[in-house]
Amino acid sequence: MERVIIHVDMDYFYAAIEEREDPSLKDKAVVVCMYSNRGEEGGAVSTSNYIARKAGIRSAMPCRQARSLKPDAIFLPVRKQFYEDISARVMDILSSHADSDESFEKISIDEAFLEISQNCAGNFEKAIDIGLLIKNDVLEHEKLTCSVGIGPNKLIAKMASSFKKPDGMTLVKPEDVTDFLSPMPVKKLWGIGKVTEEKLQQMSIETIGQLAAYDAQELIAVFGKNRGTWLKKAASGIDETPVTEKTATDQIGRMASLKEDTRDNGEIFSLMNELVDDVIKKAVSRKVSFRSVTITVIFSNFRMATKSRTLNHAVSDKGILHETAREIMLQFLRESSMDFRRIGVRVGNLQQNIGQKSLFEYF
Ligand code: DCP
Ligand code: MG
Ligand code: MG
Repeated sequence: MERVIIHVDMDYFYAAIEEREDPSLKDKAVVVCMYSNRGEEGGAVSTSNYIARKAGIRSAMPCRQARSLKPDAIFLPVRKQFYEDISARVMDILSSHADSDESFEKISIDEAFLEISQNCAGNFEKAIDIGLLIKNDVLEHEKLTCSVGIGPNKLIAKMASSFKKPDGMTLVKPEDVTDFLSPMPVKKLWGIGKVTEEKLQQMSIETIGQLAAYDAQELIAVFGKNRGTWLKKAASGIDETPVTEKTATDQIGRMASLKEDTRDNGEIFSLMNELVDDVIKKAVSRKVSFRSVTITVIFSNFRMATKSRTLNHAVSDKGILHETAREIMLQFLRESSMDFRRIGVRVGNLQQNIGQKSLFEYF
């Protein structure tokens, strides 16, 4: 069966979240800044929305420079933990579209690879439907847009997702790979940095097509065996690396929508119990214990709230997770009056289990 890989990258992620949280920002230039200990003057731009980018503002630029380019932009400080929580929920949505848990690979706070070869039966037309489904799901549940790339491997999928941004979707079928890559400047090849770009320039190699046509032995002579071989293969659109679940992630989470917006305890707790069971199953199969429990609630107006508890010691016990999740959920119900739309259960501070059995299995 043909391999089909999707890469998803969220659009202007931190700034899009800030826009979503404060709709009055929508038609303004928004710049999210990482301030240093020297205060507002010393910081660098984390990201900005597309209005700010029109003025020339870019990630990693000093905030001071951004301010001089666009004095009327709205400057906001980074809220990393908040973005991490939303990222975790986006990743839950994305992973639900992959062939299996193992066919999902988060590569940064706002992007991931999904293998969907089985889900689309190796059919690229069906892959488009899955891509649209993913975009709809993310938009409906998180009110955020993303860009999707679909290709026969990770390299092509990754480059396809940035081909049309924001809110884009680009499909590159195996037979279109050469046409897709050839005219691009070499710096667009995923994995090529400034140093390689400059070396290639000295060799008069400007496009990916020229790189693909270059003699492999000569590339090896300049870049060494590994790098030289990789350059030749990548420029030809070849990438065999598998989509691999990163088990190092420090969280296991599940989210789901209620059948309808509700405050009915029965509905809420029965869905929560399903989520708890899924999370425990995953923790057991990964042989990990957890020390923190987080419950997320998205209300009918799409506002979201999270509450966490830290346990005295790490456990992988279903009863404790049920009880802790229930306590937190009851607190949510006491403190709010709005209907619940969507809920999530997540465990964190994971520790690998040592020994074959957890203490609880003995008693
Ligand atoms: N980020 C950062 N510093 C950088 C680059 C990125 O803090 N130098 C953060 C802010 C971004 C997030 O990571 O919102 C994701 O990075 P992306 O490169 O995907 O950029 P965006 O999602 O902001 O924009 P795009 O629409 O181009 O993907
Ligand atoms: Mg992004
Ligand atoms: Mg990204």
